[in-house]
Amino acid sequence: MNKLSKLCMVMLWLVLATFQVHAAKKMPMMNHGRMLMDMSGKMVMGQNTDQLPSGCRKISDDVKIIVGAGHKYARPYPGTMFGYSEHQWKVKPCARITVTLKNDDQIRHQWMLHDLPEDLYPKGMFHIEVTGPGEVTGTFIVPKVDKTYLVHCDIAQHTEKGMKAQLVVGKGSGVLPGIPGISEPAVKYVQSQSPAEGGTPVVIVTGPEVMPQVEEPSLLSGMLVLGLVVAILGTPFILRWIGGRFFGMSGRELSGYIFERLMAVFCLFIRLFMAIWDWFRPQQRSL
Ligand SMILES: [Cu+2]
Repeated sequence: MNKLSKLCMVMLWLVLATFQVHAAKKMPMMNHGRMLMDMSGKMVMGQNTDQLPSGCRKISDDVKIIVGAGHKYARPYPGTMFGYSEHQWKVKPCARITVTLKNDDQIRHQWMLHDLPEDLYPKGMFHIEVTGPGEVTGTFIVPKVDKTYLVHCDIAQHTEKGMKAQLVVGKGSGVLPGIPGISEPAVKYVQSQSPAEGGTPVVIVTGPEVMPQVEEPSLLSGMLVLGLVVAILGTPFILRWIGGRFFGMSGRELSGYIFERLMAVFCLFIRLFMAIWDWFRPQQRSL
C-alpha cells in the first residue's frame, strides 16, 4: 500500500468517525418501555408523561426543572467534589415534573429519585443520566402524598462527594441530612484538639435517617375545633346562666345588651377616627 492509499484510508476513517459521533448526537432516543436511551450515553428511566398516580385526579402543575451537574457546582461547599446547580425543589402533589439535566463534566452524572409507586415506576425510580458534556430531559408525575424525596447521583462516591438534593412534594416529610446548603453534612469533621496540641480530627458519621421537621402549629388543630364547637354550643346556656344570675335577664336580652355595648365601642372608634381625619384635613389643604 503506497503513501497515498494510506492517507486516503486515514481520511476516510476520520470522516466516518465524525459522522458516527454526529449521528449519535442527533439520533433520537430508543424507547424500551419506560426506558429511553441513545448511543451517546443519555438515558431516561421511569419516564411518565400522562399516567396519574393513585389519588391524583388531574395534573396539579407542570413544573420545569433545569439542573446543572458538575465539579464547578461543588465550589461553594467545602468538602464536596461534585454538585448540582440547585439542591432543593418544591412542587405540589400530583405535579408533572420535566427535568433537564445538563452535565458540564467529562464524566457520567445522574439525577436519580427513589421511592415512587412501583406500579408506575420500575423499581420505584425516576432516573436520567448523561455521559460527558450534554443534556437529557425526562418527565415524571409525583404522587399525592406529602413527602421529601432524595435526589442523587449514584455513580460511586458522587453522592458522598456532594451530588445530593431533595425534592419536596407538598409539605414534605422532613429535611434530609447532608444536602449541600440545605442541611447539616451527613459526615462532620470535628477537631477535638488543635494539631499543635497533638489532637487528631474526629469523624462523626450521622445516619441516613430523616431529620424531624419542626411542625408549625395548625390553626385548625383538633383541640381548636373541639374548643370552637363547645363554645358555640355552650354560649346560649352560659349567657342564660349569667343573665339569670346577675341581671335577671333572659339569654336573648343579655345577648342584645352585649351587642349594644360592642356597637357603642365600635361607634366610639369610628368617631375617634373621623375626629383624627378632620384634624389632619385642614393641614393637607394648607399644603
Ligand atoms: Cu455524578
